[in-house]
Parts: sequence; structure tokens; C-alpha cells
Amino acid sequence: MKREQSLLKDGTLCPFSRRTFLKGAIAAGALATLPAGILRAEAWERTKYEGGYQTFRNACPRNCYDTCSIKSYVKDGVLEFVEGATESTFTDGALCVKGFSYPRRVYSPDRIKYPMKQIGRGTGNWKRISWDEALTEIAEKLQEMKKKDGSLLGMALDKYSGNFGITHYGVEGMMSSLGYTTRFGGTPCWPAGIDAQNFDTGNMWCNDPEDIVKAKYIILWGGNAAWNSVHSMKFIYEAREKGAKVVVIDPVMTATAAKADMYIRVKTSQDGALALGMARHIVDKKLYDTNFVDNHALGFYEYVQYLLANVTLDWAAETSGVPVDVIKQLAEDFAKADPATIWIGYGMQRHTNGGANVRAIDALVAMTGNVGKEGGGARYGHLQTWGFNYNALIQKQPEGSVGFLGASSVKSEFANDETKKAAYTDRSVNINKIAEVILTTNEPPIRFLWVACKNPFAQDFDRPKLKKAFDKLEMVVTVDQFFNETVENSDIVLPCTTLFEEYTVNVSYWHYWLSLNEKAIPEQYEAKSDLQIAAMLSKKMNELEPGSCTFPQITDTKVWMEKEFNDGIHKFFGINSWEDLKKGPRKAKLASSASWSDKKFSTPSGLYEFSSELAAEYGHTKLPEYKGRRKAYDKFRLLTPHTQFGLHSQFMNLDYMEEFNPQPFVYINPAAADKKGIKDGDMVKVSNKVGNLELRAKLTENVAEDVLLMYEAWFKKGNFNVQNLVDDESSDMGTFKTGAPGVAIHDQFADIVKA
Ligand SMILES: Nc1nc2c(c(=O)[nH]1)N[C@H]1C(S)=C(S)[C@@H](COP(=O)(O)OP(=O)(O)OC[C@H]3O[C@@H](n4cnc5c(=O)[nH]c(N)nc54)[C@H](O)[C@@H]3O)O[C@H]1N2
Ligand SMILES: Nc1nc2c(c(=O)[nH]1)N[C@H]1C(S)=C(S)[C@@H](COP(=O)(O)OP(=O)(O)OC[C@H]3O[C@@H](n4cnc5c(=O)[nH]c(N)nc54)[C@H](O)[C@@H]3O)O[C@H]1N2
Ligand SMILES: [Mo]
Repeated sequence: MKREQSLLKDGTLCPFSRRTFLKGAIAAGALATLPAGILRAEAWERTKYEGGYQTFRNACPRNCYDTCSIKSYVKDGVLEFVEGATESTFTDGALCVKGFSYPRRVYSPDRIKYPMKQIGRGTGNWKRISWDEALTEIAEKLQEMKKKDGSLLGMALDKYSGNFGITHYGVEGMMSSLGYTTRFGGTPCWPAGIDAQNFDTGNMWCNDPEDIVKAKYIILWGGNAAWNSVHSMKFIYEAREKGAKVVVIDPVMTATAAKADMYIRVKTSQDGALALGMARHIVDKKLYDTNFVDNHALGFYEYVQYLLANVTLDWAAETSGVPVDVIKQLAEDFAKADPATIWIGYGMQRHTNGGANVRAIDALVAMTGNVGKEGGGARYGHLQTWGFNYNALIQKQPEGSVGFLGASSVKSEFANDETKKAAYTDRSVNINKIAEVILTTNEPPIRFLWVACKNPFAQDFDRPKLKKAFDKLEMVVTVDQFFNETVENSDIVLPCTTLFEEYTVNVSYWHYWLSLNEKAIPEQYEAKSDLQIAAMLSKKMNELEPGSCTFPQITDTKVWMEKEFNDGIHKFFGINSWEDLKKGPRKAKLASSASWSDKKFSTPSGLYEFSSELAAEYGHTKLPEYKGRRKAYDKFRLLTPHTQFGLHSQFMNLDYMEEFNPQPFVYINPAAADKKGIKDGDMVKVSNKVGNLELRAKLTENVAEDVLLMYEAWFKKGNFNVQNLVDDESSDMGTFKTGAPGVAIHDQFADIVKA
């Protein structure tokens, strides 16, 4: 109660939001008692609010498993509150605390309201300018670069996952419509695991998460679902109520582990050794599924040979830190349960051996015959529901555009001028090495950076180096909603709309629901959506130089949204047109809730490949062999995983989120703290070769003695930024499917002293 009162004390910022505010406060307060922080709409007497409100269909576009279907309530053009859609059995009428905070985001007094120009980057000397002035300045810079360099390769796009609404690919479309440019390709998120699953099965494809209720044994391996996929937890609880065992494997005793039957503390990045130890025991006990390995797999007996020659349980225990008897029990229970499943979290593959570790875990699921089974499977992610038209993305370069001469033209001795032209491409560079790339790329150098749906200062690696890289740029334009650190390092900021101010359509990389996102309220202040900005820039470019930009000058986001649908989508979701989605989200018509149910794999052999020639082609071992971990470069291991009340750099700057969760901490084991003379609540300095950070320490047994833990997030106040301590070392896999390796976010090291 006390918390609610204190939260309510400043309900004056926007008078209409009192109810929303109350809801948020209740949501935050309720966390202590409700599992996984979930609140059901029913608990709030939803019907009370129906009368007099205009309702809209929305979807949370954040980069999150849950991609929630939202129902929004609007009165007099004002978004008053939101709730989870009841039509989706995944969202099930509930949002997370972040989702419930949305009205506070829309009407936050901190929103960027107008285009602004900073006189002297980093000075804080911002001046309001008109859209016309902003676009003119940008367009003139692009023309100048074209003149100087003979191409637009000096313009680079830094975009990732700030908004996964499908039409936001219009930003990439905008770039193509200007000419050939430099693109940061790859992903900081999940590429090592994507490649691993592609080597094994030929695709990344997981079961419907709702079918986990059928599982008899569930391992959550390096994933923190209780925070990062709160809606999945109810299915796990249901399975458990029906007798399933739930095991969590993580170096940190997470909120998810707290809900499990068994928590196993593995040594960071030594999951491969644990999985191989389990596999060896399954082989020793002949607990593998002979039907699967004989009829649907390639190279299983080669793998057995590898295990017999190289893996012992003692070695596995020593290497992974998990005792032999625990490995044995885990292996036997997993192999005997039918069906058994493993949820492979993204956290565990952000390592220099992350892809290899995912392959070893996939192998466990396959050898026990759990692939292609409802309630079974190696669950990582999928893109089955993403078959849109990407109409906004697919744009033509203007006539005569000059680009990067791709390898294809260089290879061909028959290339004439025509084929050379055809071989022009964008210049693709690694998104996980933005700082390095900006500092070292030449001919032409990267002069101009367009940042959208991305907060590099909060989310990219080696911040001190990134600062140097930004200082080298001639112009930085950032499109965002709040004055974050990236905006501070920009010359021009363009205000963008929130999800409630545009049309788009959303699907998930986890569940199988499709949601419409309607424009529920007008664009606030002078905000524009990414698509509108692309259309406006096109108009300006063509005014200054006719034919210099091909992007259609359509500013109605509904028109763009409509263009995304096709017969395939209609059929898959059982709808006649997108208008059917106004009645609520729709789930894909799945032949089976299991992926690979026909056991026909998309690998070169059509079989599950324990032995993958393709993996070898990309420089990895053919078999899922053990790969050693990165060598320590400092005293403690440093982990910087995802936080509960923010989604990366989003949400935690909002008023009541700040009040509930005002400051960051570094979590340290009491025994380790004692040796360093650190007490609970002390200010400490954490440092390594990248940089340093001062913050408060919290002592907890939840982390191992050799681990320092801090959650990545952006706090509006203070200088907290984990990227002062995280370098840009690559993970082993990612190049095959995403064009660049992932990043070893969790293979970091640091020391700590009392400040
Ligand atoms: N140390 C460390 N670093 C990490 C990670 C980690 O675990 N530890 N995790 C990594 C992972 S998994 C990921 S996915 C990345 C995420 O990295 P990002 O994709 O950069 O993450 P966000 O903070 O979600 O979003 C970036 C920005 O998009 C803005 N935005 C929101 N909506 C819109 C819109 O409609 N248009 C535009 N133009 N902007 C919008 C937001 O306000 C925000 O500033 O971070 C990675 N970085
Ligand atoms: N609330 C909230 N939800 C989110 C996000 C968020 O920022 N906040 N981000 C979204 C995004 S973009 C993503 S990618 C997902 C991420 O979802 P998850 O993969 O669940 O999240 P992470 O926090 O990156 O990492 C999960 C766990 O991996 C553990 N881990 C790290 N190294 C190892 C290892 O070597 N072995 C093992 N076994 N475990 C290890 C960490 O301790 C952590 O508990 O969540 C999405 N949902
Ligand atoms: Mo991510």
C-alpha cells in the first residue's frame, strides 16, 4: 500500500492518466505476490472500463518473445489505458508491467516533440527546427557526399530492434531508395544459435510454445523466461501441475530458477561439456531413440564414436562444474521422459563457443527422439509467420546509383560495364563491431550515420571506442522518442511516433499469433513514424534533385500496412483480409504444434545432421564437439543479461518505472565481497580493459563466487552503462544465416574494488 501511495503522489503530469497510473502502480505492487509478474485483466474488473471508450487493436512491437496483442482504450483522442487481448491464448488478457506502462510513455513529458538540432555534438545545446529545415539539411549533406565520393556508401544505417512492426523495414527501404549505402548487417541477439540450428535441422523452427503444456520434462537452458517471456510461464506452470519436472541451467539463480524443481549452476560457457556428458551417459545406458537416429538422422554413430573417445563423465563434471551424479540423473530423467523438451535461451549462446554449445544441446533433444514431437523439441525461435510482402523494404536504387562492387563481378572475367553495374551492392559491415567499422572503413569513409530503432550507446559494445567512432562522423541523425545517450551524440534528432500513432502488423519469433496494430490516437506533437519520415525525405530529395530518391511519397501508414498482406498470410491465419484482425489477433493454422513433425529436415541430406558438412564449410567441426571457452582477461566473469522492468534501453526512463526501480546494482557473492571488503550497498568501482563504472553493490548467493552480474538497461539519470565493460569479441557462429558472427556478450571479465 505504501508503494502505491508514493507512486500516486505525482499523478499530475497528465490529468487523464490517473486510472492508467493506478493500474501501473497496482501492477508494480502486485509483482511481489503473482508468479512471474503477470496480471490478468480479469483481476481489474475489465468490464467497468468498457463503456464510453473507443477501442483499438494494437501489438507490442518490442523485441520480445511475447509480442503481446493489446486492446487500447481511447476517449476524446486520448489513450487512457491498455490491456492484453483476451482473444489470444498466448497473451491471455494480460500484459507485463512494461506493457501496462505504455500510456505513460505516450504522454511522457520527456518525449522528443519536434525535430531538433544540436549546435556542437554532445554540448546539449539543442535548438528546435522545422521538419523542412531538418530534411533540407540532411538532403543537402547526402548530395554533398554523393558529389565528393561518387556514391552514397559514406551513408550508413544502424537499425535493429527498437520496433519490430513489419512496416518499419521501410527504413531499410528508404536507404535503398537513395542509392547503395553501407549497412550494418547481422544481429547482436541470437545469430550463433540460429546457425547452430540451421546446421542441425536446416532451419530455426520451434514448436508452438503453448504446447509445452504437453511436456513431461522441461529444461530451461540459459534463458530467464520469468522475466523475458512472462507469458510463457503459465504454460510451464500448467505442465508442472500435470506432473512435468522443470529444470533451469544457468550460472545465475534467476527468477525462473526460483520457480523450477531443480536449479543447476553451470560454469559460464561450459554448457557444451554438460550436454556432452549427458549425451555420453545416454549412450552408455543405451537410452537413445534408435528409430530416430537410424531413420531420420545422419552421423549419429560417428557422434557416438566421438563421445566414447573424448568425453568422460568426470571430464564433463570437472569442466562444467556440475557433479557426475547430477549429470547422470539429468540425462536419465530427460531421456526417459516422453516428451521432453529444452528451451534454449539466447543468453547461453552469446559466447565464443555459443554456437557449438547450442549444437550439443540440439543433439540431446534429437538423440532422445524428441524432435518433431508435440510437447518436445529444441525450442529456440522461428520465423514461420513472417511471410509478409516487405513492400516497404523492397525499393529500387535511383538510376545510375553507384555502389560497392560485389564479389560476383570481381570473380567474373567476362564482366562488361552492364554486368558490373548489376553487381553493385550495398556495403555490408558487422553490426556487432560498429565502433571498429566506423573507425577503420575507408573508400569512402563512413561520414553519415542514420540511427533508427537502435540505441547504440546503450546496446552496442565497447562504449569508449564507440564514442571515438561517433566523434569521427560528419553527421549523425537519430530517429527516436527520448533523449538517450545516442541522441546526445547526434546532430539532428527526429521525433518518432509510438506504436499507438501508426498502423502496422506484428508477429512473434516465438508464438504463432498475428496482430493488427491500428492507429489509435493522432501523432503526438510533431512525431512521425519511420515510414512517414522516409516518404518526407524522398519528397525533399526529389525537390532538390529530381530522380534522386525512389521511395513512394505515401505518408498514410494504413496504406503501407495493407500492402503487407498476401494470400499466403490470409490462408495461414484463416482470414479473408486484414480487416478480420480488427476482431482480434489470429493464430496460424498449424498442422501440428510440433516443428519438423514429418521428420523431413531442410538440411542437405534431408535428415537431422549430427554430422554437418555445411558446418565444416563454415569453419566449424562437423560434429557437435566440445569447444573451449574464451580465456579470462580479468579476475571475475562479468554477466550483463536482460532486466525485468526494461526492455533493453526502453521503459525504465518512465516515471513510475523509475520510482519502482531507481538505480542499478552490481550483484556479487557474499564470499567474494568479503574478500574485497565490500558490504551490501557500498559504492564500488568495476573495471576492465574496456572501461569502468561506479555503482552500488548488492550481495547475493544467487551468483557464483567468480561472477559479477549487472543487468543491461538505460537509466535516465546517472552514467550507468554496461557497455563500458563489454568488448566486441565475436561469437563462433552467425555468419552462415545472418552474414556476420554474433557477439560474445557474456564472455567478459572485470575486477571490483570499493569506491
Ligand atoms: N551488454 C549487453 N548488451 C546487449 C545485450 C545484453 O544482453 N547485454 N543484448 C543484446 C540484444 S539481445 C539486443 S536484441 C540488442 C537490442 O538493442 P536495440 O535494438 O538497440 O534495443 P532497444 O533499446 O530495444 O531499442 C533501441 C531504440 O529504438 C527506439 N525506438 C522504439 N520505437 C521506435 C520506432 O518506432 N522508431 C524508431 N526510429 N526508434 C524506435 C527506442 O526508443 C530505443 O531507443 O541489445 C544487445 N546488447
Ligand atoms: N523484461 C525483458 N524481457 C525481454 C528483454 C528485456 O530486455 N527485458 N529482451 C528481449 C530480447 S531482445 C531477448 S534476446 C530475450 C532474451 O531472453 P533470454 O535469453 O532469456 O535472456 P538473457 O537475459 O539474455 O539471458 C538469459 C540467461 O542466460 C544466462 N547465461 C549467460 N551465460 C550463460 C551460459 O554460459 N550458460 C548458461 N546456461 N546460461 C547463461 C544469464 O545468466 C541469463 O539468466 O528476451 C526478450 N525479453
Ligand atoms: Mo535480443
